[in-house]
Amino acid sequence: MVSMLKIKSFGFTAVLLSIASIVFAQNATNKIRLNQVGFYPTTEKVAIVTDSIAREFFVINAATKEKVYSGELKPMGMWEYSEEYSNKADFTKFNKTGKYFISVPGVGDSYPFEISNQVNLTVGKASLGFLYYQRASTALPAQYAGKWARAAGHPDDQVIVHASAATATRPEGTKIKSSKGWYDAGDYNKYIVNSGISTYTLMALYEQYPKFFDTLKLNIPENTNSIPDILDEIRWNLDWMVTMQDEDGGVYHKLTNTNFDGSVMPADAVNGRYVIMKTTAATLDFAAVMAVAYRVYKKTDKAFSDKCLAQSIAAYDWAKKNKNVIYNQGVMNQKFNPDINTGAYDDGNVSDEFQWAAIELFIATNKSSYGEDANIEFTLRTDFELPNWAKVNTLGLYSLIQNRDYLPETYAPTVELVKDKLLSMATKLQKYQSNKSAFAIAMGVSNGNFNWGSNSTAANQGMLLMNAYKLSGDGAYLTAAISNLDYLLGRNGTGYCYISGYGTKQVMNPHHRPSEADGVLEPVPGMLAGGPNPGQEDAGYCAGKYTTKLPAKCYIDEQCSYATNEVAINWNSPISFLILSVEATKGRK
Ligand code: 9MR
Repeated sequence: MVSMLKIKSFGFTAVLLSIASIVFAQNATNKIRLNQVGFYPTTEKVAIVTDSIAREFFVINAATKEKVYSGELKPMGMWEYSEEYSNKADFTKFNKTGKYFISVPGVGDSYPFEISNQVNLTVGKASLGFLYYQRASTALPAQYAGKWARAAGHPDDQVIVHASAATATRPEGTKIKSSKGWYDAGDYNKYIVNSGISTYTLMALYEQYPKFFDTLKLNIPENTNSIPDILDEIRWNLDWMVTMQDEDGGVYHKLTNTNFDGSVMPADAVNGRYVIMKTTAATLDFAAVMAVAYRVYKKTDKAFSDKCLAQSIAAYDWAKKNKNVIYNQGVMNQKFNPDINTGAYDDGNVSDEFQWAAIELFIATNKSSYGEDANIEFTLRTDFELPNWAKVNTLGLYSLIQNRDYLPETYAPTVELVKDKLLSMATKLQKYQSNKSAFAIAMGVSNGNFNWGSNSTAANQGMLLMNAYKLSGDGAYLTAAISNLDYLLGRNGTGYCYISGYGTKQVMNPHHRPSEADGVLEPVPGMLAGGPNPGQEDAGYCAGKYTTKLPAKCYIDEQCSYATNEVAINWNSPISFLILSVEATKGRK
């Protein structure tokens, strides 16, 4: 079906080329769930056959239709999140590169997949490419954006200081320049809290795999300069973030319209934009990111790096003086005009943001006052969980591990505790993946995993597991990390490959304004859809469209479904981390 839709916009030659895959897709059954991009010769290869009594499976060469491998299906019980009976087809032993599908007698054929030495390179680059498409304040020429080329939007050079952000020197209505940055998601606003974790995640990816990224080419305008392309892309957002700091060190919570735009292109979204009140969460996330930028950009741009550190310190000092300025949009709207009704990112607990910022500043400066503020040992016993935009201190643990050789020696015992903590968090996921999950994935370790942006939970679990793998060298973590990648690329409750433009059962209608308005049939490629979410917060907009409340199936590929089918920078960044850290580790030329 998806293939049929897609050919409408292809030229004649492309139609002919597509015929094989259309015939194929018509025969393929969605009952077999597997990574539709593919596998490395040397890593685990698993497909899940749902609701079937079949006992054997075959791997078939897609071109010759030859059986190249056969195996037994292993019953795994019912997967509670989709209420499907799972049978595991493990073909890890088959390790020849090529294009294949799985065939199960009485069930049918799977979507095709590849076994190749660089299986995640293209899709991984596309996931970073998404950020290029999210760039504000610039046109995207066809040379880089292909058929999704578009005019510039949101110059953001006349941004209005909202009443909530007014000071004596920047009174209400003052205009400031706050250009560039990435649009947050399907909407065109720019939020510091969410930029915090997203920008960090990508800088951590670079910091952990510098050799891989020093030569990785992205299709972006900066790709002929001497700076790694991933750092050029991240810089686009950092250049915006640095403008969000007020003169007193505090950082505006967001840059936004009063209300979400309709489905229009960036150039047609011309309503006034405001910077909104300074908050402790935004200021601390900013402080953390700038301290990381200081170390990541030191080699390529010393002046910028020094400026980032100065801004980080100023932000942290502001937060120490303003410890609990929490964003509450309703309360703010009672006091100030105009009302603001866009994304809130309203985190009521900033202790984890304090800890994260203190850790990053400690790494940057080795100053004991930051180390004391971070108070790691005390909180290690109780706190720390999988990161998300509102819970960020585990990001600090990643940084501590990565930078452990540059910390004062007195910190060595703390580092040991941090290692234990990180490994024990990852072990919980790994054990669930290998011993409990009926789909043999880490996703689903907790009921709460299927929330708004559930796919980012799967991706962040993968990132945690990759951190544990890098730290310990234990391949079980890598296997568990890849299981979540398999989940996101097709081994899941719906059978969708959740990254736009990839796989056979593709996401075609994500909640993403440019993709809705550009007149191109296919959405912008490389975007991770939010994922199944039984919360159905958008049910009012998607009237009658939800057909199930099953956590892993509650997903609608329609634009109305902003609670399951939106895209966002904080969901794409961890999938980029997961895919490209795996590729940096396993990819072979
Ligand atoms: O990702 C956010 C999710 O955790 C919240 O539950 C939800 C409702 O507040 O908002 C999500 O973030 C959205 C943001 O507010 C505005 N831009 C789109 C984001 C993704 O849906």
